[in-house]
Formats: sequence, structure tokens, C-alpha cells
Amino acid sequence: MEPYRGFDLLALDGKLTDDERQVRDTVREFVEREAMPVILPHFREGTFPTELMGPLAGLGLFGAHIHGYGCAGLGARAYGLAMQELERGDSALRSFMSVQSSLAMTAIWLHGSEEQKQRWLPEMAAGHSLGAFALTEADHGSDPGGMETRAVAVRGGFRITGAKHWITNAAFAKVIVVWAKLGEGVRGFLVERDRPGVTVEEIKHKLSLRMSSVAGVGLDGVDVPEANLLPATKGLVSALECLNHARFGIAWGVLGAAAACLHETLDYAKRRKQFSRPIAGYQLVQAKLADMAAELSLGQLLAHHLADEKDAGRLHFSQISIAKYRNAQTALDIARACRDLLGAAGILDEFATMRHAMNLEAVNTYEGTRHMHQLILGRHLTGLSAFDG
Ligand code: TGC
Ligand code: FAD
Repeated sequence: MEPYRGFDLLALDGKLTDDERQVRDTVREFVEREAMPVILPHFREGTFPTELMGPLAGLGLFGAHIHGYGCAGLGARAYGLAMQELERGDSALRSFMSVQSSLAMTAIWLHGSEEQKQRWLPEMAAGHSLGAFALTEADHGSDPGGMETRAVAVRGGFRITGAKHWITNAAFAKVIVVWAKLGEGVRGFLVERDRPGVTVEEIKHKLSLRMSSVAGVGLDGVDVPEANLLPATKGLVSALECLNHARFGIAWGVLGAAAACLHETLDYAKRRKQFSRPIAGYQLVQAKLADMAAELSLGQLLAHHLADEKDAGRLHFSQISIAKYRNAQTALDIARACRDLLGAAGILDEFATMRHAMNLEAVNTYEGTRHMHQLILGRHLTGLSAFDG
């Protein structure tokens, strides 16, 4: 197969600064050289490639959008490009990075005290500590506001009781950002993984994101000191502000998965002969390839625009919703169409396409399903909330 060079039909590469190009190329090379050889065995086993944790930390991307505290302070486009290249390898690599950077570190950065930032961010940026972000519960996914995990004030701090579900990286985490109700309001708490009462149970037998480590987290009367409350949290909205960063990364990342599928399928279609000619020469096949390339390009345009708006400080969460659900859907559509063009070969795991398609099913669901983003947009357009009606 030809080396992967990405797709740039709209000449968007021309917008990149030298630094942005360097970030993209560095991550692309890391994925090609270090990640690709280990992805398939880990995917088959359903294990996260822990041997990549050190090299991933070495990329300097943990909390890369954060300024100070040992973080790189990258612009939005550079961060997006890095997410795109990671997800070209596998969505689980991007998800690992998203949770560490966009969720756990971002929660501390946005809502932590100066002392909490100094305590955790440099260590997390260096990869010496990993974090997780525990919002979802088994009975409260799309409606996290209904959460049943509770914190009550006790002498010197808080006692947290409840259970979180589907928590990425919890098994590796030194600190988990736990969202719990204190009185009627939702607050964020830093819960060290080794506190008495914290249990982590890995969720097995996933058919999607098989390389991600995802777990249920039990919180059985876990005592944390007052200093572990994230002081600037002021309700569910504080958790949602973290999701905005992660959703931005997903809007970029999924384009990498789609590009991987298109790259593999183009190569195959040029080599695969049926009725004595390469299938890439047939009009019906070219129509599909053209549609996919066009949709991918539009997704890229959207991602680049989003990065410009983010850096300008103008990004509204309804705009992030458009990009998250549309780009995730575009990537899933491309992965499914590529699988079709690969014929029977496409069901083999030596081809990356069906692995990406399976991953994208979960990416479509987490960080807000398509329905949730439609409802967010619907409310933005109409001023009427349709979440519970
Ligand atoms: P609702 O009343 O609609 O909203 C409460 C207040 O929050 C405002 N708001 C936002 N603010 C900032 N950013 C956002 N994204 C916001 N979305 C809503 C909203 O305007 C309102 O403000 P105000 O002043 O009017 O009070 O809340 P609701 O209880 O009706 O729920 C709706 C909502 C927004 C929670 C729902 O639409 C939603 O987003 N559900 C999806 C939940 C979700 O995405 N969970 C993700 C968990 S983490 C994860 O999945 C990690 S996966 C691993 C990886 O990332 O790789
Ligand atoms: P549900 O909310 O039960 O939704 C089921 C269906 O009903 C969906 O189609 C949904 O769109 C639809 N629906 C729900 N409400 C409405 C409505 N009002 N109107 C119309 N349709 C509706 N969470 C974390 O907190 N931290 C993590 O690290 C994390 N990692 C994850 C990793 C993976 C691999 C996965 C799969 C999930 C992860 N999640 C995490 C949880 C994720 O955010 C939730 O799965 C997601 O928010 C959807 O919740 P749910 O699965 O409970 O689906």
C-alpha cells in the first residue's frame, strides 16, 4: 500500500503554520512507526497498549491546549490535527488522549484552585499521573443531570457515595474527576483512585473501541478532604464546559479514522480486479469514492473553521454540537461504505476499515449522541427545550 499522506482536496494544508505541520507530522510518524505494529494484537485481545503510554506522553500532547503548568499551550488547530492523526491509528488512542487532556486535565484547569492546578497539571502533562472523568452512571447517560451519586459534607471534607459507569482510563487513573450532587447542585471532586471505598471494574467483551480501557467505578462512602472539591464548579454546566473541549477533539479525530478507511479502500479498489478490470475504474465505484472524498473534505473544512473560532474565543457549544455529530456521522458513513467496497476481504481484521467502523459506533454515542446534539441545536434555534418532551 502507498504510504499514508492524508487527503487534502480543498488545499487546507495551506492554512497550516510550520509549527502545526510539525505537530501533525510528528504524530503521524508516531502512529505509523510505533502504534500501527501493536494495534491489531491489542484490538484482538481487547487490551489497551500500555507500552504506548510512555511514548504518548513523550509527544507532549497531554493537556496541550493548556497554557502553563508544564503544558504545551498549542493552538486549537494543532491540537485538532494531533487528534486526527491519533484516530487514524485507532479511536482508542484518541480517546485515551481526550480523557487525559480534554476532560480530566481540563476540569482541573477550568475549575480547580491554584493549589490543585500546581499539584496535578504538571504531573499529568508529563504522563506521571493519569486521570479519568466520571460523569455517566448506568441509569444516567444522556441525562447526567439525573445522577444519583451524592456528596455530603462531613467534618473536614465530603463523603461520596454512588457508582459511575463507562469510565475510560479509570483502571489506569491516579485521580478521577467525579461529578456528584452536593445538596441540589452538581459539583466536581478529585478522587484519588487509592482512597478506601473506590473500586474499579473493567467492562469486558466490547465490540467497539476494543483497545479502550473502560470501567465501572464504585464509590462506597469515599471520604475526601475539603481541598479535593473543585471550587469553581457551579452545576452540571461546569462538566459540560469540559465536554466542549473533548467534543472539539472528536470532531477532528473522526476524520482521521475516515481517512484511514478511504486510503485503504482506494488502494484496494485500484488493485482488485473483477470482470477483468480494477473495480476503481467502474463508474458506480468512483461515485462512491467521490462522495466519500467530498464528505471528508467538508468535514475538514468544518473542523478548520471550528479551530479558528475556538482560538478566537468565539466558539459556542451549539457550533461544537454541529461538528461533533456531523463529523462522527460522516466518518461512520465513510467507514461503512468503504467496508462495502472491500467486499468479503473487508470483514477481515487485517484490514483496518471494519475496526474503524466498529469504533465509530461508540464514538457516535459517547460525548452526546446524535439525538442529544440535535436537541441542543433544536433548543438553540427555537428557544424551546425538547429534552424531556
Ligand atoms: P440543560 O438544562 O439543557 O443545560 C444546563 C445548562 O448548561 C448549558 N449547556 C452548556 N453549557 C456549556 N457547554 C455545553 N456544551 C452546554 N450544554 C448545555 C445550558 O445552556 C444550560 O444553561 P442555563 O443557563 O440555560 O441553565 O441540561 P439538561 O439536564 O437538560 O441536559 C442536556 C444535556 C446538555 C446534558 C445533554 O444534551 C447532553 O449533552 N447529554 C450528553 C451527555 C454527555 O455527553 N456525556 C459525556 C460523558 S463523558 C464521555 O462520554 C467521554 S467518552 C471518551 C472520550 O471523550 O473519548
Ligand atoms: P442513553 O442515554 O440511554 O441513550 C440511548 C438512546 O436513547 C440513544 O439513541 C439516545 O440518543 C436516545 N435518547 C436518550 N434521551 C433522549 C431524548 N430525550 N430524546 C431523544 N432520544 C433520546 N462517560 C463518562 O462520563 N466518562 C467516560 O470516560 C466515558 N467513556 C465512554 C467510553 C465508551 C466506549 C462509551 C461507549 C461510553 C463512555 N461514556 C463515558 C458514556 C457516554 O457518554 C454515554 O454512553 C453517552 O452519553 C450515552 O449515554 P447512554 O449510553 O446511557 O445512552
